[in-house]
Amino acid sequence: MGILNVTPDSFADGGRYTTVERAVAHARRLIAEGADLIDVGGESTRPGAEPVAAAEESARVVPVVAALRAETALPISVDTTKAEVAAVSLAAGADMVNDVSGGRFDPAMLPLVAARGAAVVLMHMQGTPATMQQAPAYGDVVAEVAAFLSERAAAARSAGVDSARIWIDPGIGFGKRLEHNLALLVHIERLAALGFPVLVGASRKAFLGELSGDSVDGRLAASLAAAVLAVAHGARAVRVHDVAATRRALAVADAARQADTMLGRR
Ligand code: PMM
Repeated sequence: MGILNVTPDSFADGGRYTTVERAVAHARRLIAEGADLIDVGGESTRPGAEPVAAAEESARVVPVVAALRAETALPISVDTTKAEVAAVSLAAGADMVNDVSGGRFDPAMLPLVAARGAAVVLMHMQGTPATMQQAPAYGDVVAEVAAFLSERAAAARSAGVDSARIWIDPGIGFGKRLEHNLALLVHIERLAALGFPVLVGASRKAFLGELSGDSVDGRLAASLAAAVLAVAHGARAVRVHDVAATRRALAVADAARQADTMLGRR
């Protein structure tokens, strides 16, 4: 999943793709580098970010979704917690809603996804973007995230979402300290056991800087390590800024998994 943030303030790429032309040009690059899916976001969810009104968020994402739809058959997802934004994005040609609140912030979200027959990513977050990094605390982080995702998937199904169209995501960096992020990365199998494909977004995030000492723009090597760990532990997709490098790294992780399967070890 290639990241296309059309925000002025996202932590890694805020302000870079704020015109439709620049956003589409970047999406073309992500596609040329081998992205299977493009995630368009119009509201930053970085810690402490201020909420954006639905009209403003729609004005950012809809022209980009429409322009992309006109030139690619690849699936397009829209990264939003607002049903109003999701509705106009799906009408403009998006296929999937990536909701970092797991459908909790807007009660109209899951019924909308169901009515449109769209796919959905349900992500775990402790707290809200405004508060989530203040004092994240868990007993058993993997068990708590798994229980949350299981409950949100059940909510999506009871709203009428096709279970074959549900993805789950541990929400790396969303109300988590370094050790929580690391525990989740190496226990993705326990989330995959819920029966839904797992998406993981670790690209360029702060915990990688804590480990490597790198600034946001220098976190490629650490991001590749995180993507490989995630896939080696059962993630089916990774949400990344650097598609070409990630594909090359994942070629190794995928080949290793397949070799294991061929040898009958999994
Ligand atoms: N991370 C961000 C935004 N959206 N969506 C999903 N499903 N998973 C994530 O980990 C995730 C997300 C924050 O990163 P960005 O500012 O680079 O978009």
